[in-house]
Amino acid sequence: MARILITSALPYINGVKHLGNLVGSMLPADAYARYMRARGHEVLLICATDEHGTPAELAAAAAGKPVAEYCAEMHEVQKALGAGFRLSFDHFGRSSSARNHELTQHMAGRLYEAGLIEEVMERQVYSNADGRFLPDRYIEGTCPNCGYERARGDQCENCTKQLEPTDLINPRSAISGSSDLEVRETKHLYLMQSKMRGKLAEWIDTKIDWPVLATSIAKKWLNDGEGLQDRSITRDLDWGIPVKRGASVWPGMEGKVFYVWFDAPIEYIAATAEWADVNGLGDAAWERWWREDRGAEDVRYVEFMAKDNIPFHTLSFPATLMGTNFDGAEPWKLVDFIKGVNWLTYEGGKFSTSQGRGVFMDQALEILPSDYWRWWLLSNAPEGSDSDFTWEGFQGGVNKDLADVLGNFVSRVTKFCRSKFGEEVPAGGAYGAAEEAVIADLSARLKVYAAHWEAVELRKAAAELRAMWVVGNEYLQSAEPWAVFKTDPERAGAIVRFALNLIRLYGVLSAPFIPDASEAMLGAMGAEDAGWPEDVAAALSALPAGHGFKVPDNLFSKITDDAREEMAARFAGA
Ligand code: B3M
Ligand code: ZN
Repeated sequence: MARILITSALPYINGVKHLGNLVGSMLPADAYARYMRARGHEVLLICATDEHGTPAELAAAAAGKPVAEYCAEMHEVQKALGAGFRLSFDHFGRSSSARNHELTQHMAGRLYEAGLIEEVMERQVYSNADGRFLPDRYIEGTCPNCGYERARGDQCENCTKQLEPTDLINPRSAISGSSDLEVRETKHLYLMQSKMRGKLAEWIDTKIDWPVLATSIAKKWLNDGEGLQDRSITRDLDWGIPVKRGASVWPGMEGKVFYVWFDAPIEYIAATAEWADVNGLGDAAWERWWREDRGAEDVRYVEFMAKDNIPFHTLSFPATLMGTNFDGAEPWKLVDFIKGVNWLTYEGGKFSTSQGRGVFMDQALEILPSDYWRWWLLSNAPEGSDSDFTWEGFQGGVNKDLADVLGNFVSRVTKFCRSKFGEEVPAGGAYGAAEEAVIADLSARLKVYAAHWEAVELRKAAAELRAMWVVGNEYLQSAEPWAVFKTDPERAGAIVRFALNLIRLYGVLSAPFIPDASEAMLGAMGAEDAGWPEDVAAALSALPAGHGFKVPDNLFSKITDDAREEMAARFAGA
């Protein structure tokens, strides 16, 4: 049994997330955790809301609420939606937690001791109208690179160029719109990442099993000028983690907070401590996941995120942890495998909150149960390249894979059995050549399925699972128990017993993707044993003759063309 630590990139607190955010990190992390738990490994799945930085402050201002109140409310909203999608986090924390304050300040203090923090006087844009500095997204203006008029102070979303607020042409405050701005000097702390380039490059070179997306981005940032510069880790904002050196004041940094990307990854660790706290466990319970000197040396740490987050997770966060361990006294667990995914587009374009374009998590659950979304998103996950959500494709996936293949199989087998043998597994004859052939086929496919999960290849795993559902359908089609029954009820009984056991097996194998349907299948089959099938032949005799079962409600309903057109119109956006 292995110990597997899994983190999903933390969703920003501002607003309900869309399907792209969901499949970008949280959903694949959940499916992977479910699979690893089903294989009997000790798993800890951690996520949290990312509550600092300009997204939080601007969204709270737009909502007319104090930012602390806004974050508390939105955390509960996102937590409930995660539960609605069956995201089985062991803890869904908050980056504004006391644990994260304490740990972030502690690590900053250690980095200072390591000589990796430098105090730098910066020229920042100050707004007289707002009476504050305008870092990052607080300032907008025309991009010097492409002329886009709504470029932000940290990045132009049109040409993606990284910017400094002072680069913008015709800058204006994103809060008040005022252009009564001036440049002022202000002191900030820089993490001297450049000093760790060698160590980071050495560490990245050991990651030979990472997807090419992760290593290529990491190497690009390491090698060209853009990447491993010394970066500011503090901001002139009110909301965030106060800049301190451990528990002590950081002279000259009063009233400043740490940069959101400095504290957010540390929340992965802090949320694990929050998990220990809410479960009444001591510090050893979370340190055994994160401290190589306190039991984490045998942990495999897997991170899930969208590709734009890869640089922070391959460079900045490891640099923070390596720097904190400058003297070997604090060997923090570094990531072993990064699963970075591409983008999900919506009908060929972008999801947009402001234009109401695309489906958001709350709306999705209003329309259809989470399994429908989970299945389509994971079986079309944007792993090797971007994926496009279309209603046509969604309807096709749901109607074919879920309703026609899996749902129909379960319904035909259980209803036929009830009509001829009652609601119990029929005795009938022994399994014959047809059953042996299916057992051989599924045994081979199960190995392939496991290999795809080990490689964190979700689309391929989904395709293999679907193929196993098809094997059952094709078996039933050719065995024809309804025809055989007329002349050889014994044989028909054997076929139905085999098919009922297939339903139980599908319930076990499908759980990482469609947990609700899986539960319904296992429940209907009255399956005491939902353990992973080490031996397919044994698994297909798990339900003995006489074992009672129930005909389940229809597992999946098809999406009609009218419904599809109505939904496509509803979410088309302005
Ligand atoms: N909050 C997600 C994003 O960039 C960002 C991830 C933090 S993971 C530590 O949308
Ligand atoms: Zn631009």
